[in-house]
Amino acid sequence: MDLAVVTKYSALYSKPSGLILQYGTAGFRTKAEHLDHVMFRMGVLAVLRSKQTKSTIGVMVTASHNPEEDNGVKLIDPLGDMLAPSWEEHANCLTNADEQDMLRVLMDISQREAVNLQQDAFIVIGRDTRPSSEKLSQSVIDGVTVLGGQFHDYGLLTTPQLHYMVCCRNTNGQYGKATIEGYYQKLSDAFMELSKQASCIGHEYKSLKVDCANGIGALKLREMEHYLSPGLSLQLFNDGTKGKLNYLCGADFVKSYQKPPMGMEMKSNERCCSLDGDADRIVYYYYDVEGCFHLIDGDKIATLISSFLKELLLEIGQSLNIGVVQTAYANGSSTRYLEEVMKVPVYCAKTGVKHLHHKAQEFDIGVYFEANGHGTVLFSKGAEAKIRQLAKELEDKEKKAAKMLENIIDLFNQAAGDAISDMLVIEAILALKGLTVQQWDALYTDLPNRQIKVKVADRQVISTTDAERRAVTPPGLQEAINDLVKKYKLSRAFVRPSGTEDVVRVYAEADSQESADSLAHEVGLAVF
Ligand code: NG1
Ligand code: ZN
Repeated sequence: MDLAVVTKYSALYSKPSGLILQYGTAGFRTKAEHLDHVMFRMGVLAVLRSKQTKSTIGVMVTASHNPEEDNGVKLIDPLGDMLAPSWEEHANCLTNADEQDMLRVLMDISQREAVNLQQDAFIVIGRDTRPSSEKLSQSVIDGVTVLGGQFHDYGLLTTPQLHYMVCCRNTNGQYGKATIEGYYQKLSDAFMELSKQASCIGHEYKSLKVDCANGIGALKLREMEHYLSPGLSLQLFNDGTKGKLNYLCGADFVKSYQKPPMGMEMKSNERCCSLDGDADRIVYYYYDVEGCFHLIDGDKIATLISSFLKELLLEIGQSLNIGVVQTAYANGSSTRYLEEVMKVPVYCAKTGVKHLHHKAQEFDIGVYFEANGHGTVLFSKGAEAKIRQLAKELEDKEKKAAKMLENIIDLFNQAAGDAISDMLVIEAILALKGLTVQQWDALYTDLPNRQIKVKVADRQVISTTDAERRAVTPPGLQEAINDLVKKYKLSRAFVRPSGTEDVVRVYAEADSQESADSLAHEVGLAVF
C-alpha cells in the first residue's frame, strides 16, 4: 500500500484556506460546509489507526447538541472508547495540513506509530439526522476506501450505538451482537428482567414523556418501543417531523436555560426527560403543583444510581469499591451529598467524557456523569465476574440483589454514555424502589447556578488547572474571579474555553439565583 495514493484524491476535498481546527472535547466541530476535507482525512486516519491496532475503528458523523447547520466527526477506539490522546494530535496535524504537506504528515504518523500498511483495516461508520450528515459520511467512506480499508456503514445511529458496535466487534461478540437488533435485544432483555423484579414487589412502570431534540433519538426509540412493551410506554415529542434539530429543545437547551423544551405537553408532577441531538445525554424534569419547574440533571442521576448500587452491594455483602466522577460543573450540593451523606468518594475530572471515563476505570464500579446528563457506569472485569458468580450461587434476598446487579450491568452501555440505556436504568431503579420523580428530586437541593457563554477574540488565551477549576492565564484573571466570588455566599465560579464551540464558558453558583446570575455576569465581564 502506497500512501501517495491519498494525495491523488485529497485535492477533491479541498481545505478552506486558513481554516485551523482542533480535535476538541468530542472531535472536530464547525459549520458543516467546512468539513468535507476533515471527513475525508478522518476516514484515512481511521484506516491507519485500524491497521495499527489490528481492530475495528468507528467514525461518527455528528455535532451532538450544536445547531443543525454545524457538523462534526470523532473516531472511536477499539474498546468503544474515545480516541487515544496521541492520535488526537495526529488528527490535528492531518486535518490542518496544507494539501502539499499531506503525504509527509501521513508518512510521519505511520512511522511514529509503526503502522504496518499491509495490515487489513475495518471501519464502521454512523451518522446523525443532520441534513449534511449523509454527504459528509460519504466523504469519510471515500477516505477509508482510498487506502483500501473495508467498511460497514450503519447509516443513522445514535453516537452511543456506534460505540457499542465497535466494542462488540472487537470483543468477538462477547459484549453483544454488533447489529441494531443486537443492541435493542441486549438492553430490552435486561430491562424486562428488572421489570419483572419490580412488579414482584408491587411496583410498576408508568409512561414517560421524552423530548427527542428533533434528532436521531426519536427514530431509534420508535424502533425500540416494541421491545419494551408491555412495560414502559414512551410518549415521544420533538421527533423531528416538524421542528429543527436542538432548536429550543433537547437536553442541552433544558439544562442550559433551566426550562422545559418547546413542544412538550407537561402536566404537574409528570416525569419527563430530554435527549440531546445524538442521544448520548439525558436530563429529567417536572413541574410541581405550584407550577415550579424542577430540573434533575446528571449529578442527580449519578446520585440515584450510585445509592441504588450501594444498597445492592450491601445486600449481597460485597465490599466492592464505588467511586463517582464529576466535573467542575457538578452542583456543589451534589458533591456534598455524595461525600457527606452517602459516604462515596467523589473525584473531579476535566470536561469531556473521555476524562471521566478514564478516571472511572480505576474503581470496581465507577459511576461518571457530567452535570449535563452525559455519563454511564463502568464495572471492572473482576467486579462483573464476581457479581455474575454470586447471582448463581446466592439464595433468596441476596440472590435477587445479585441478579438485579447483573441486569444493571447488561443495561448500561459501558462503551459510552448513552441516553437510551441511562433512561432505562433510571426507569428501572425508580420502579424497583417505588420512587416518584419528586422523591428522587428531594435527595438534595441544588445550589442556584448559572452558565453563560462569552465570545472573545481568541478563547485559547485562557488556560486552566486543577480540573479546570482555576485559570492560569491570562495573568490576573483568577485573582479577579477570586475577588468576585468573595462577594457572595456559598459561591464558586470558574471559566474555561469550550472544546466544541468558539466561546468561553462561565459557570457560577451561589446561595440565590440572583447572586448566581450576577456572579456569572461579573465573571463574564472579567474574561474580556
Ligand atoms: P465544551 O463545549 O467543551 O464545554 C460540551 C459539554 C461537555 C461535553 C461536550 C461534548 C458542558 C459545559 N460542556 O463541551 O460536557 O458534553 O460538549 O458534547 O456541558
Ligand atoms: Zn451528544
